[in-house]
Amino acid sequence: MSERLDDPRPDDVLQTAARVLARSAKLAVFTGAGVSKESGIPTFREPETGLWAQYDPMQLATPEAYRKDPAFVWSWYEHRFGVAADAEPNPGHLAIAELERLLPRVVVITQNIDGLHQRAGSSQVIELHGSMHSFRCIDGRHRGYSWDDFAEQKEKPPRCPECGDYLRPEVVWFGEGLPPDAFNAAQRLSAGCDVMLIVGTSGVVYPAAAMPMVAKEAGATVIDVNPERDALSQTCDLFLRGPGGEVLPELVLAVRSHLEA
Ligand code: BV8
Repeated sequence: MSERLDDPRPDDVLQTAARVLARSAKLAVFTGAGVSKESGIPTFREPETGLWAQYDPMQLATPEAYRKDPAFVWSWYEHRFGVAADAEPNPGHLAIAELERLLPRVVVITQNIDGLHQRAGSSQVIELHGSMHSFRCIDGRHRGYSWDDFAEQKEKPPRCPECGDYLRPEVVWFGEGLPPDAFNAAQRLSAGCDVMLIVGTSGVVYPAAAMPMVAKEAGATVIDVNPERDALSQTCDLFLRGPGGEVLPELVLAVRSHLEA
């Protein structure tokens, strides 16, 4: 079923979305930085305040930037990790985790590296762009280090305990391929879902942003939650305007009542 409702009464759209979700057999939730905004983690396209406001993440999250000035790029990640370490899952993350308990099959496909979906209780999470909680040496021979493995090192960036090369976060930088297992799983699950719920993404970074189109072309109903229209709005059947931390709990309440009816 793919109802296209253009800016009708918001409550109509929410109830229609809840009905679609309540009937879903395989739900894929596709998220971006916006879902973590209400946890206090700045998004990429809304300029940060303070020290890092003057830097463009697109210029820093690249292998070239790291080769050119590893200490500087490392300090940017240290700043972001510090922000994420103080962050808690917000009602939007918790609502997505609740959907997993309410519906037969729910998987989260995220572009985020903060790990907040897992901390909120989502158990099926595909991290398309890696994780800030894992590190490897620059040429990738030694992987899976955590912060604790090099916390006492004074040098920045820290060095691989095995080979002495610089460490880097196990995230996908611009110009780097996505982890094949994660990318293939995300494509398969997007092609196999009957509903895709998109939350908090501008939908401009590929190939991640292709997932909603994969779902749409496979016949899924696509629902988009965002305070403003985004690059994926053309793909979606239902657009719920608002912050995830407010819309998603309301949506889950409505799904519950559809399930109990
Ligand atoms: C690839 C991890 C090929 C790191 C990220 C030139 C050279 C090289 C590549 C390219 C090029 N030109 C284009 C490309 C492709 C490039 C790309 O797509 N560029 C874009 C800018 C055009 N893609 C790549 O480079 C990818 N790799 O193509 O490699 C290849 C293939 C095989 C082998 C070798 C090479 C890799 C891209 C991954 C980059 N890494 N993150 C890190 O985090 O440090 S990307 C990063 O930015 C995020 O992961 C995410 O994907 C993206 C940010 O997007 P969003 O999450 O959507 O966040 P954004 O701020 O944009 O939007 C927030 C949204 O939330 C807004 O809509 C806002 O309205 C909304 N919002 C705000 N508040 C709320 C809210 N929503 C809900 N609730 C709220 N409260």
